[in-house]
Amino acid sequence: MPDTTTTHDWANDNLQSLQSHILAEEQTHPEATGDFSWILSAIALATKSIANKVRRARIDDVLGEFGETNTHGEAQQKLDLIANDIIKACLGARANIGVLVSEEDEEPMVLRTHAEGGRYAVLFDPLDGSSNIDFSVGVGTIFSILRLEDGHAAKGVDAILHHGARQVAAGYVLFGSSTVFVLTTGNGVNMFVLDQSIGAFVLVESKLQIPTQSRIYSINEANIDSFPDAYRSYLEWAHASNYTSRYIGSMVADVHRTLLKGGVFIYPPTESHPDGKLRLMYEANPMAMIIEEAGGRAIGNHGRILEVEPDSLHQRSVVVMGSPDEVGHVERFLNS
Ligand code: P6P
Repeated sequence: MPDTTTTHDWANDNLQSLQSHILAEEQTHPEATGDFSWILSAIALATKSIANKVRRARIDDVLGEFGETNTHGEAQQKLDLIANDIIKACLGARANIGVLVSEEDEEPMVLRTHAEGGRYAVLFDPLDGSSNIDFSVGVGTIFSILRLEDGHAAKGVDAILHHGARQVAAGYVLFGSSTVFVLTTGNGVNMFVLDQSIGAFVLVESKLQIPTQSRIYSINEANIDSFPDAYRSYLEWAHASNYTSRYIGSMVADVHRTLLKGGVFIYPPTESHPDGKLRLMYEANPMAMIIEEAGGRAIGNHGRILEVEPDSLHQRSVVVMGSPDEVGHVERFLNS
C-alpha cells in the first residue's frame, strides 16, 4: 500500500482553507447544521469579488463619489454601492438568511421568515473607509451575524436590535497589501489570507491573542479641541509616556493593526459626532467581539460595547478598543 501519511516538501502549500476550517469547527458542534459554513462561504465569495473590484478601481474608473448620499447623508462612493450589491447578491442566495442589514440601506432587507428557513441576520458595512480607496489605503468589509427567532419577520427591526453579546459570529476582510479575513464564531479569533494563486483564503493564525499592552494610540487628533476633557487628559498623559500615534482613518485597517501590534483605537465624542461616529450594530459590535475574543477590551459611551442595548439600527457609538492595559489607561481618565 502507498504510504499516504507522509507529505513531501514539494507539497508544502498552506492548504488549510477557510472552508475546511469552518467545516472542522462545525464538527466540534454536534448541533451544528452546516448553516455557518453556508453563510461564511457566501461572505468569502463576496469579499473575493470585492477585493478584485477594489484592486481594479482605478483601471475600471470606478473611483470617487457616485453622486448621491446614503440614508445618513454621507456621500456614497461608487465602490460602496458595488460592494453592497455584491454582498447582497451572494448572501441573498443563501436560503438560511432571513434578514440583511447594510450601512448603505436605511431599512433591513427581510428575505425569508423563520418558517421559510430564515434563521440568521447578517449586518454589514460593505466597504468601510471607502473614501480612502482613491489613494490605495486599506479598506474593508465588516460583518456581524445574529440568530433570528421565530416570528422575526413580524417584529421587523425589533427582531435584530440585540446587544452585541448576542452575536454568533463576527469578522472583517481587510483589502490592504494582502486580503485578510479575520473571523470569530465565539471560539477565539482566526486569521486567513487570500492566496491568489489558488483563489482561497488560507489559515495563517489560530486563536489570535492581542498584546496585553503596547504604547500605540490611534485617534484623529485633528478633532482634539472638541474631545471631552478626559480624552484630552489621556492624550497629554500618553504624550508624556512616550506613546506613538498611528492613525490610518480606515477603521478596519486601524483595528487590524491594533489586534496584531496592540495599542488602543479610539473614536471619541466630537462636536460633529457627539455620540461617536462609528456605527454600533455593524462596526463597533463585530469589532468588539473580535477584540474581546482575542483577549482585549472594547468600551463605548456607557461601559462595555457588547452590552449596549440598541435603540435603532444605525445608531452610533463611541469606541475605545484594543489591548486590555491600554483600554484601562483611557478608562482611568474617563472615570476620573
Ligand atoms: P475621521 C471611514 O470614513 C470611517 O467610517 C472609519 O473607517 C474610520 O475609522 C473613521 O470613519 C475615520 O473618521 O473622522 O477620523 O475621518
